[in-house]
Parts: sequence; structure tokens; C-alpha cells
Amino acid sequence: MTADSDRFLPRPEHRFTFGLWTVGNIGRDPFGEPVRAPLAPTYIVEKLATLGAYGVNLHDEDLIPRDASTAERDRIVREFKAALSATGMKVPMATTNLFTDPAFRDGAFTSNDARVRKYAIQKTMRSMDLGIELGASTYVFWGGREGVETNAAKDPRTGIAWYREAMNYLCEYNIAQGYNYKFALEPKPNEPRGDIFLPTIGHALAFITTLDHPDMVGVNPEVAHDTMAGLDFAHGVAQALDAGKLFHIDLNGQKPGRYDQDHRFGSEDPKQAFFLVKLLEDAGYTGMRHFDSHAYRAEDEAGVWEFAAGSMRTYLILLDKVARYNADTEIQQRLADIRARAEGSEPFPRFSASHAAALKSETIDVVSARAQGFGYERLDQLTMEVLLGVR
Ligand code: DIG
Ligand code: MN
Ligand code: MN
Repeated sequence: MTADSDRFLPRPEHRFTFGLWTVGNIGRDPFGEPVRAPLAPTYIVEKLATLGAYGVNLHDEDLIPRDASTAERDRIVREFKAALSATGMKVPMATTNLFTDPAFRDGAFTSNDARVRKYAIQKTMRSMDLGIELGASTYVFWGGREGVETNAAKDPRTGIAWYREAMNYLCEYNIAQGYNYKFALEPKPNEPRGDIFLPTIGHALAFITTLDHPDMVGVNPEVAHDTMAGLDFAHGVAQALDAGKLFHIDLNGQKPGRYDQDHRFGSEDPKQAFFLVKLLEDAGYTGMRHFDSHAYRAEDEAGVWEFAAGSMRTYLILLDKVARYNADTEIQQRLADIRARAEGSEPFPRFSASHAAALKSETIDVVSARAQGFGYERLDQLTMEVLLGVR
């Protein structure tokens, strides 16, 4: 029997990744100054490698200061690549910081200043170049500043049209450069803008259908962002999976109706996290398990690494719970009974006039259907008992 610590010890094959900005979060918030010193990207790579992570992700400015000279940029990239090769850590995803620069005060791709919209596209192309240099294959677009505080600012259709203009242009750049990135839009309902364009997975999926290269673009949903909006995150992920558009995922913890807490994965709603992990595993998701989250502001650096280790450990513990759930005979028998009732006596056929005519005249036993419950209370209790460790 392997020791408990071995069973839940993260390894690179688990494909856990962290943004440099996550463990590098210095704890600044709207009401307080930083509480932790900045961590060098190379140090972050080394520390996460020792914890068993697979890789790191980054915004351009997480690695290269906005005002860096070309020589400084090349030195920083050289040193970072040396840390990657020394540790075997990868960079699966890259993205652009289109939210810190004051120029983005009214948005980046959707700013009411044409110069800023051009600057945002220029900055994204340069950041795509950096991502390719580091081996990234997924490129995330989180439009944190794409929105308004008042609809007096712009017709929302104009904002969406400018968003599409930028995405179409950058899809062409991806093709022209031969980068072969998979683009992933990251929805969020609000914060830092009063209301953000593409607020949910559904809005993003609809927007993708209007692009010139829809096949190139998917989504990068985040637990906290759907939860902030009071939505069931697993339902949104299921919608993305159904559309073949789950290109990446941001894992964390969040209480409904709060600001974007970005807490440690599984720390707020273990049942929601369990069913998310079960959905991803049932769907055969082979992408990165990316934690876009950070340690509590009350923590020092030691707490940051506890946060990182706990994120991965919780995912592995939930994987073990999924295995227990799938091996539990009473749970599986109850699920089989539900499936039998759901599937009925024969599969529902595609439409035909003859079938429609027969169906319209069929006598269906709705009376007993009205009377029969589904046993979900017992099934959910059994689920809770697996999660609480008594099954
Ligand atoms: C916030 O949820 C955003 C930024 O952290 C980043 O641009 C993106 C990548 O995961 N998530
Ligand atoms: Mn978030
Ligand atoms: Mn995110």
C-alpha cells in the first residue's frame, strides 16, 4: 500500500499548471498595499517544479517589463528558458496583459480610442511571438477591461464589433505566422469593469460563431467567473465540451455573489469541485489543469507554496473520490436504474412523418410518471458520504 502522501503527490503527468501571476501575487488589493515581495519568474519555475507541477503560464508583462529594452528582453527570455530546461517545466499557455496599462482604462480591443485598439493588437502580436518562443500552444484572451460602467459610453454592438475586428485580425496573424495557436476566450461577468463584454461561456460561444475562423477559437472558462454570476460552472463547461470548445480551463474556488476571490481550488464548494473533476474525467479532457488563483492575502511566501501544493493535492483527492464513486455498488446501481428509465424502451428516432403520426396517437402512461420519484435524495446523500469519507 503506497503511503497516503504518495497517492496524492502531484507529478508532471498530471498536467498541473500555474500562471506566474498566481503564486507571484503580491497581495495588493483595492484597500491595501502589497503584503509579499515579488518572486522572480525563474524562482517560481524552480519552486513549482519541486512541487510536481507540469508548467507555468504567463502574460507578457509577467516576464518582460513593459519598458524593457530589446537587450533586456532577450536576457530575461534567455534566463527564463534556462530555468525551464533545467527543470523540465513547460509553458503550455500564454496571454497578454491588456488590463494594467492606464491606456486600457476604457478597454483594449474595445476602447473608444482608436489608438488604444491598435496598441492592444500590436501588444498581443508581440506577446504571441513571446509565447511561441517559450513553446506555448494555447493563447488566452481575458478581456478584463472590455466593458463599461455606463452604456452611455458605447453601443454594446460597437464593442462586440471591435472585439470581433481584433480577433479576426489576430486569427489571420496566427495563420500568417504559422503559429497554430488554439485561441481561448475567457468569459467574466464583471470586475474590473462594471460589466464586461462576453460575460459568460454562452456569450463567448455565440460570439465565436460570428468570427472569420471559428474553428481556431474556443473558451477558457474559470470556476470563479461563472460562480460570481450565480451559475453552475459544470453546466458551462459541459456546454463548451458539447461544442468541442473547451480549449483550456482556469481552476479555483469562489463563493457566489462575491468579488473574484480566486481562492484555492476546491476550498469553497467541494461538491461543485467534485462534479467538475468528474465531468472533466468522464469527458476524457486531456488539456492542462490550470490554477488561476492565489494564496490568501494574509499569507507569507510559505503560505503561497502551501496554496500551490494544496491546489494540486485537492484535485488528486477529488480524482480518488471519483474513482470511489464509480466503484460504489449502490451508487452505480441507482445510476443504472436512472439510466434505464431515461433511455426508455427504445432510442428516440430522428423525425419522420410516419413516426410523428404514430407518436401523436400513442397512449403514453403519464399517470405513473406523475407519481414516480427519482431517488435523487439518496443518490446525493451517497455522493456526500463519498466526499465526507464514510464510503
Ligand atoms: C483572470 O481570470 C485572467 C487573467 O488572470 C489571465 O489573463 C487569464 C488566464 O488564465 N485569467
Ligand atoms: Mn478570476
Ligand atoms: Mn482566469
